[in-house]
Amino acid sequence: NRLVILFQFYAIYGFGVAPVSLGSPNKDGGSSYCAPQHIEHFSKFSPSPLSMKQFLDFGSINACEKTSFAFLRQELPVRLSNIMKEINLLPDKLLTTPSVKMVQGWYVQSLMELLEFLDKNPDDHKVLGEFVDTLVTIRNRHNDVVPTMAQGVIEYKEAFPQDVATNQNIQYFLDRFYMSRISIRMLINQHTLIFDGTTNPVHPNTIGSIDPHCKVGDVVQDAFGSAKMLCDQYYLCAPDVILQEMNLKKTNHPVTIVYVPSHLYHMLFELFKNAMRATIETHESSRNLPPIKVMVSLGDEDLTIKVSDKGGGVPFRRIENLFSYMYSTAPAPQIGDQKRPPLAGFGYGLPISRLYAKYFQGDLQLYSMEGYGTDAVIYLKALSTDSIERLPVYNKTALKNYKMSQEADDWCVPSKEPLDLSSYKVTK
Ligand code: W6P
Repeated sequence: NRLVILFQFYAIYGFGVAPVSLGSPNKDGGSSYCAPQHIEHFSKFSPSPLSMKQFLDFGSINACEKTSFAFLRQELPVRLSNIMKEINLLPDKLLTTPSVKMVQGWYVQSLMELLEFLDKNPDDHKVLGEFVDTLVTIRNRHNDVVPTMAQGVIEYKEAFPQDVATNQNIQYFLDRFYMSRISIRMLINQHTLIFDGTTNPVHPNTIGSIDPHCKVGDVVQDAFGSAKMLCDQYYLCAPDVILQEMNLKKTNHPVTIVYVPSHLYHMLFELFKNAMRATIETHESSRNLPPIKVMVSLGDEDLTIKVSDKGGGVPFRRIENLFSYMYSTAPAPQIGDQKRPPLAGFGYGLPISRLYAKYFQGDLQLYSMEGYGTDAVIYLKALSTDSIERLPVYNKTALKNYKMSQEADDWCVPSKEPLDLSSYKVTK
């Protein structure tokens, strides 16, 4: 599969056939005046989703830094350009905020730095070293994308009253934008971790950020421990956890999966914070807190993790809001602010956790019973052959989705006023 991809772009770039507008006489390369043409060019390619197996292959014995380099110098510009086309489709009022302009500038800068490598020789060790350095620079440049975009949404919200259309628009865009970002950082992390010439001293058996034998129960305990520390700090108590595992094929063996432990940790930590806060706030007066129950089940197709709390639940109508970027965007609490919310309920924890789950074809869903409690369920693919990146692609359908939301809904608006039937009376 990878060979096909490689062939595709060697045919374009490998033999001295300059890609459009690359032969810019400007030697600094940072000149971004011709960026739109590059974006236009690279956005015409679809991103190439990698499977867990392909990620592992890049990092195993026959791993070749050259191959990875050659893949990434094409694939990263493609992924960047695809999402940059969508940034350009944002409503003007959001696109012109200083925050969004700044993020856009970072994307242009990073794209231009990557394009410098298209005419370089993959056999030159100096080039490979410079490429790793560039990737690290790019990763650092984009560290604050999430809070910066959130700032843009705040500025937009202040200027324009919330409406359903923009909420849907922003939701659609940010889901795709952050998914693209997760995928780009995954590619960068794998290359920089695998080819920096060292092994991870803490986790010697990981391949980049992937653990081929990730023990789910261990990650559950880690994430619970961290959430419990935070919880103890602010509430002076925390509920316990009860962890149960089910392994369909290998009874009594710990459940493992080929996965990125940091992604799994991120999701579980978020769910635990929410579950703990709900538990404590609905049992404030009570002496004993109901424990949070975690069930891990490995089947043929799915690995499912259910986190159950008895925290009183959430009305069904409000579940969607928990995943809404616009409704969960509040001005960031200032450092040292005494009223800083202790646990959860801040930031983009839940929507981004759901993206992590979806990134490798899983999902994250909430099933709540108001008055009782909430089950949060993470679905992951049990098989590494099913764990394939889920990537946004810029095309006509995406374009249509940005243009559509202004139109009227095709479902009636329910009215609280009962219909006055007297006007329908017919005289006999
Ligand atoms: C709640 C709300 C929530 C969100 C996510 C996970 C667990 C819970 N529990 O009450």
